[in-house]
Amino acid sequence: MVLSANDKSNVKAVFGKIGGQAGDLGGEALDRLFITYPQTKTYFPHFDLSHGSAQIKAHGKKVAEALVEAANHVDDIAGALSKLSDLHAQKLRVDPVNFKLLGHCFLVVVAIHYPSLLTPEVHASLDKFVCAVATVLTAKYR
Ligand code: HNI
Repeated sequence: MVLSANDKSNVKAVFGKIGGQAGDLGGEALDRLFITYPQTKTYFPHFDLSHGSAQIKAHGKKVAEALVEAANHVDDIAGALSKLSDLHAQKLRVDPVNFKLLGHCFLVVVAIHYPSLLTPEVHASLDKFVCAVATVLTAKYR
């Protein structure tokens, strides 16, 4: 997934606006993922997955922090998320389709909280970005 210079600046602008709210958005995105696509819950048998649980919030924050890291290093997402890429490939082995679902939920949450931010162009850039992150996190699967 190749992001143009314009995509990259759109991604940075979005994360700049989201700022400190990113963690909460991550939690909401995860909550939506589990409710909308309940099959994704199978990867978290050890979590309390009730709506808005502390574990969902804490994990959503971690996921969001990784997205912020990727946005901060948008020219080298593979380098920025290298350890996470190892973890998802070697230990977690999450079916790649689920990354699309989570990416979608994240976009929905951004749209809800920042409706004016998500012009069609920015939507497209953000979509490319979450796809690029998913590609990195599933790149080492063998
Ligand atoms: Ni993912 C752990 C980031 C998609 C299942 N994941 C993490 C951690 C981060 C993270 C950060 C914490 C690592 C650590 O503790 O060192 N995950 C991301 C990102 C995406 C993503 C940025 C995509 C945008 N993960 C997914 C998807 C699933 C998933 C789609 C499954 C549906 N992740 C997990 C599981 C863990 C995990 C399971 C371990 C949780 C735990 O704490 O036991």
